[in-house]
Amino acid sequence: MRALEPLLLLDASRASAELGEARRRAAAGSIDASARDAGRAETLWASGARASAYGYAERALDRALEAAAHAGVEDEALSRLLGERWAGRVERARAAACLPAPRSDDELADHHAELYAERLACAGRLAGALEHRTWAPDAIARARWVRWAVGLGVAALFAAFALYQIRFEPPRPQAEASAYRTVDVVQTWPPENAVDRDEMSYWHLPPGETGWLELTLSPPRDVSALRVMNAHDLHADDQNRYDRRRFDHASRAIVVRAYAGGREVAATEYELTRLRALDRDTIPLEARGVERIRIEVTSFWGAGGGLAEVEVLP
Ligand SMILES: [Ca+2]
Repeated sequence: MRALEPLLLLDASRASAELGEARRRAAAGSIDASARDAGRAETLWASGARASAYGYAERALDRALEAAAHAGVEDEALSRLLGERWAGRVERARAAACLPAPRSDDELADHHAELYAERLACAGRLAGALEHRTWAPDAIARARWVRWAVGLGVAALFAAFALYQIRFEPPRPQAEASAYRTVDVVQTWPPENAVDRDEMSYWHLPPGETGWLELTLSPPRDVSALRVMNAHDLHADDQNRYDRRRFDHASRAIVVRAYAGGREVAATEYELTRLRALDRDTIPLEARGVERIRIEVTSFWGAGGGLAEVEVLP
């Protein structure tokens, strides 16, 4: 139930009912005064009148504590309102009132600057935590409606997005390959890496070999093109030579064939470049009812062939 408090505003309703109109207005007035003093403090501090700013920061915290008293938040309830850590900070900032204040900017020491910042932080935190307790009942009702409307709007957007993903995002193809590289100590390079939508995972052929990658589309679908990202070693530049060798795979000449009804219905040849950025090539491949697509790697750059991502466009 606590998780729904920002929408239900039950604490604010309860506090408003318990306080009564006069105390609620007094607390709201103290919060406003605290915000005004904090604003003056910041303006004066920025203009260099720091001794005066120090005094306004002290007043801002006093006014926020005054608001807490009006709102019925006594000392022991501060930790319930702010949490132990912030309640402790407020308590220490208040206790520091016994330190002599600087009478001029020349007397301003480092500990004054720290206390100035801490008082403003505590005043802002306390005023912010108290604010909803000073709302009038009709303001709480309005805020509740607005929050529910925004919450439901966001939920509807998420639901629409999830529905789109489920209904309209085509299922990922199944990927197979003539072979793939498995000799690496910590990493394998299987064909499914070419359809996992991760630009930094790759299908690699074994070093020095040509071969093919095949995608099975289930159910069969109409295809207009492939978007292909070559295997690459972009992230190896600042690594050691061993890593450079590990990632030195990229396909060069490829032949793409589409099959429908058990026979070849489209084919095209293409030469992929060696990537210097995360670019993708769009390879036209018009065919209907395609059930599988084979990409034959007939030559390669570096140590062997490979592909980072293949996307089948409708
Ligand atoms: Ca990938």
